[in-house]
Amino acid sequence: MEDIVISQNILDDFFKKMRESLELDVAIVGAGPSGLVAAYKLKSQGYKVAVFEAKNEPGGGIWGGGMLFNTIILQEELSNFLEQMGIKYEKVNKYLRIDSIQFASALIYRATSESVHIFNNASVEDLAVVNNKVCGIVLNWAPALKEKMYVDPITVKADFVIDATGHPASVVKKLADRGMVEKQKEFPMDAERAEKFVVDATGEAFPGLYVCGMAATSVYGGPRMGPIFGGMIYSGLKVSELVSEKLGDKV
Ligand code: 48H
Repeated sequence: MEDIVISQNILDDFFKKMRESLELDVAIVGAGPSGLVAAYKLKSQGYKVAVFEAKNEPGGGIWGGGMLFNTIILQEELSNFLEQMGIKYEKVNKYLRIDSIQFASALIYRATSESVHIFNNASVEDLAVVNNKVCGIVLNWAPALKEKMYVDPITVKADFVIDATGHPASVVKKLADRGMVEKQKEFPMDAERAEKFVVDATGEAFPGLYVCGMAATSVYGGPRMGPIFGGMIYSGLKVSELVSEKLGDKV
């Protein structure tokens, strides 16, 4: 019966990807724009990277553009980045506009083409912390958590963890809820200030734990910026540089 060969192939391949990802240089939580950019950059430098995404579809907040109008706006300085990623753009006034479907799928395609394993439906429910340093993620199936099933998680070891979970900053929140880090609240919209804030706020929130994208804004209490996505790209690039400086020539 051929069906069993298909089943075997699926299981073999999935567990190969999972085994390859049990000990990582960098575990990235959240496959929105900042997490995908960071994953692509770090993996293209040769580091062992995997992305864990709670939803079935990677891409985070990209798909819906602004208010479900599926166009995304970026700053004109990002044209080189878009060309490198093979994303078409149109320059209008001082902004670039791109199709949100192409943007999301190109970032996913670029990351997976570098052989980044993206585990979808995988929710990071906690962190492993030893000697006051984050050293891994605690992982469970998102549908199991959604169903409130009583299922224990498994642990993935990582030298560094990046919280790229967007507005909720759900990884940093795990430590904030225990009083281990301080977490502020997001401020109302102020797009110009927000685009700079998110990049400045990108960094190490706790030893071994970095934060980027809207999660960085949320942790440090910056304003939101609505449907302009340049800050997410710059933040993903910045966090990849900071983490690769720490990892050095480990590759
Ligand atoms: C696994 C998780 C977990 C978890 C969440 O929200 P995102 O798109 O993140 P960013 O920061 O790269 O981009 C933000 C952007 O989309 C946005 O919302 C902007 C610019 N808003 C401005 C404004 O004013 O509103 O993606 C985060 C991803 C999502 O796919 C989540 O499902 C996922 O992280 N996620 N994955 N384990 N615990 N928590």
